[in-house]
Amino acid sequence: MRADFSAWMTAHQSGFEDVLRSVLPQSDMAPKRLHQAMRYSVLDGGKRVRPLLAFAAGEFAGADVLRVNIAAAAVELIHAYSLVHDDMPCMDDDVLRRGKPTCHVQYDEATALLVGDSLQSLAFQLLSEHELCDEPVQQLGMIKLLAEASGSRGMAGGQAIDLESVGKQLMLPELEFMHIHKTGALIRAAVLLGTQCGKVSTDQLALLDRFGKCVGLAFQVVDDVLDASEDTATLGKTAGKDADCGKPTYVTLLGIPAAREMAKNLHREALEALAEFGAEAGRLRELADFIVLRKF
Ligand code: GRG
Repeated sequence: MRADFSAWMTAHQSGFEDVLRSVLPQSDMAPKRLHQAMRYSVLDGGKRVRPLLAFAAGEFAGADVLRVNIAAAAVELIHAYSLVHDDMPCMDDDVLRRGKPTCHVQYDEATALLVGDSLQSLAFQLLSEHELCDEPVQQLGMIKLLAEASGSRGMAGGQAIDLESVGKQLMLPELEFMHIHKTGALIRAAVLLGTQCGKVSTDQLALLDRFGKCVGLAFQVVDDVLDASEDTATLGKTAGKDADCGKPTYVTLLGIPAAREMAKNLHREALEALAEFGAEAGRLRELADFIVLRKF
């Protein structure tokens, strides 16, 4: 019998925690402080949205879950690294993440820098040391995909634009460009990497790519709305930070009702991309709903 979405999500989140525990260096392994800080930053927190998307895409493509575990871990390590660096004083300078002190507050800035560096390296180590699909050439493509999604033409590039845009009024297309890179690229990569652990046609891959792009942007629009409408305790990170820092967001540009409408439209587009599929895309549809309806 098919588990309901909430049971499916909880089971995957809990199983994935074990995967992360096993791929991260143990805390008693030298250099202990760095390894402890890496585990502190990755474990016991976060919604694991990107890994869940990889699992759902893997189910769609009939992938071996042991392979998807590794692809999902690589994406989550990149995400965790980005949060650690983003929270540092040279970037967003935040003290709270996932309901606990940020890495540089709990440890120190130099350690936080090295945590991010090491998580990023570990992500690519995982993708290169495990067999993720039957064709080595396809696996090289997967490594390239994550490198592009996280580098200067992806997440890091989006972050650069984000930092440059403080105190500026961006137009909607510029804001969209920034967020497609900063947040959307890694979410899209999670969908595609999960898919590529299994087998799909070129046409199916193109539709999943469209789905990934739409949920990636929807995720950020919702994030902007939550930042402006929920409190710090609910979010587990400092609420209202974007507006306080003078950062342009969908809310500052459009207002909350229009930003919500935009998220709804992106949600619809994401579901349209899956329209020709049947039950095999069920978890992807449910995740799209979760991303748009979430409260944290
Ligand atoms: C430092 C290279 C570099 C990039 C940082 C992703 C990012 C770029 C910064 C994070 C800052 C931020 C709050 C972005 C908004 C969207 C986002 C990625 C939110 C956090 O993701 P969630 O909600 O977090 O999935 P959890 O904690 O649930 O994993």
